Amino acid sequence: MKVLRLILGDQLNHAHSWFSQEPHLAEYVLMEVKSETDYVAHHIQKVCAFFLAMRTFAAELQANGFTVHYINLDDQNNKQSFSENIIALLASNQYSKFEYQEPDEYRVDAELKALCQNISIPSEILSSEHFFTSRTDLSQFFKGKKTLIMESFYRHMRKKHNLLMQANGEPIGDRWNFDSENRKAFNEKERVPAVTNFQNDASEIVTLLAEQGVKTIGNINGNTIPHPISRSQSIALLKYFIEEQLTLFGKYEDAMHTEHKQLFHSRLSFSLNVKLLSPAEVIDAVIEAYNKQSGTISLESVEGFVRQIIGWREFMRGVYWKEMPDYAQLNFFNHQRALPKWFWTGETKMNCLKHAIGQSLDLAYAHHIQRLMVIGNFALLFGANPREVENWYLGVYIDALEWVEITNTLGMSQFADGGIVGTKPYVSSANYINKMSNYCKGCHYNHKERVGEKACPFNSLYWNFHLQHE
Ligand code: FAD
Ligand code: DLZ
Ligand code: SF4
Repeated sequence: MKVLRLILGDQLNHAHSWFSQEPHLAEYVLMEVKSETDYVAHHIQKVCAFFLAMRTFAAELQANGFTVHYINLDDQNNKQSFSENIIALLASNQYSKFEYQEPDEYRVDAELKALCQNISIPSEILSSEHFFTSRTDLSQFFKGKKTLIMESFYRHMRKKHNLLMQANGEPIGDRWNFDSENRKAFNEKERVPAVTNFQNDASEIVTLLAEQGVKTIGNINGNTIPHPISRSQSIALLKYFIEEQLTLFGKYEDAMHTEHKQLFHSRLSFSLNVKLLSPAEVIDAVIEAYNKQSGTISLESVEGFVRQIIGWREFMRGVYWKEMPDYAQLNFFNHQRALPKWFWTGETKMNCLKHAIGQSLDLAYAHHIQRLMVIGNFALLFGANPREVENWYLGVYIDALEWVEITNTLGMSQFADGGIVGTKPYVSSANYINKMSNYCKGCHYNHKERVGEKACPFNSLYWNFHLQHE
């Protein structure tokens, strides 16, 4: 009798030890289910990218001799939830054991734990073999401490994994953090590399979603997905980032521009979050390029990039598992307003929001500062209900999975956690947006004015926020 192994849509890890075992030992199952397409209204490109990536991964496993049950969204016997499909598979086949990898989301973790209580064969939960840290490492690291400081966790990670370190235990460049060098406004004379857009045909899935009545948000151009949906595309994107974008990544990390939506950002988050790439291989490739081409790739870029992945990404995951499920309900400022309707259309006279939201709806992508200092900044100053903000972010971005989205949105961006993730609310007036972008140049409003018809709404909202929360 064989083992039945579940692979979730964000567990497409080719390097998992399951796949170095003999194929005949187990059968695998992947499933497209309404419980996942419908828990929030996702961007259409996000659902298409997940399904395309899952289908490609399943086909690759099959080509390598593994037995894979792939349940399509419209399969007659699809019960539309992980648990019910597993129960049905167990009833119609003889399995000796059920195994699954640690889900990254609390919701799915709880569902699968409950499932294992209800089935009559033994079950086991295994590591997804993706992250640098376990779910509880961060809690252990900060045990007894009042506040969770990302920087101290990051330094610990650098030392523990010997990344960008000198033999004497000091950081390369004699500084841990080049954050202050990562805040340059974009120089119009700079050459910006072309964006890598893949042409993944999603027509079949677009039709499937319409037929199945799946509610989505956002746009899809020509039914193609520009995001990487396979291991080979993910590796190509990583290579392109290192060769073309890395050296200016750090300098322009916080810059924003109407014509250059990605600037020097990697767009690797989807590949990382569905585990087509591992954080270790991404960091290793970046550091190797730095070591080989010393002088042409700046340390500030390499350090800044490494910090995002072994610092912020692992930190957010640790906070998630430390604080959930209560975290999802936090609302420190008791903000209750509904988000304006134009969050779903991009139709506003505020040029920065028109571009940042419009780009999110068109591409299912915006870079960090657009998410934090334009869209999130507005939502916080406006007093939007954090749950509503969180649902918007969870739906709209290609890389949005709750474990990394909720801590960024409720914590870093909305300060709804009262300071667990960040030390202060990230708010600014128009001054910051004007400094870091060209948005204000084409705007109906005047970034310098605080009152009057043409006054930028960010200014009055900013001072109002300070008065309200004095
Ligand atoms: P790059 O700028 O090229 O950075 C490289 C990688 O570093 C990213 O791919 C990502 O894996 C990691 N990274 C960078 N910043 C963070 C961060 N703050 N937290 C965790 N990882 C980080 N990231 C997600 O992966 N999923 C989300 O749902 C998500 N929601 C966000 C919501 C808000 C309100 C904010 C402010 C940030 C959010 N982020 C999220 C973090 C960050 O904005 C994205 O990871 C990044 O924009 C993805 O684009 P990129 O791959 O081009 O990133
Ligand atoms: C995001 C997503 C979507 C839209 N659909 C599916 C799906 O049909 N099947 C699946 O296995 N995974 C999907 N996912 C990703 C899951 O939501 C994610 O794997 C879990 O929440 C665990 O983090
Ligand atoms: Fe945004 Fe204000 Fe600048 Fe217009 S003037 S782009 S609303 S910050």
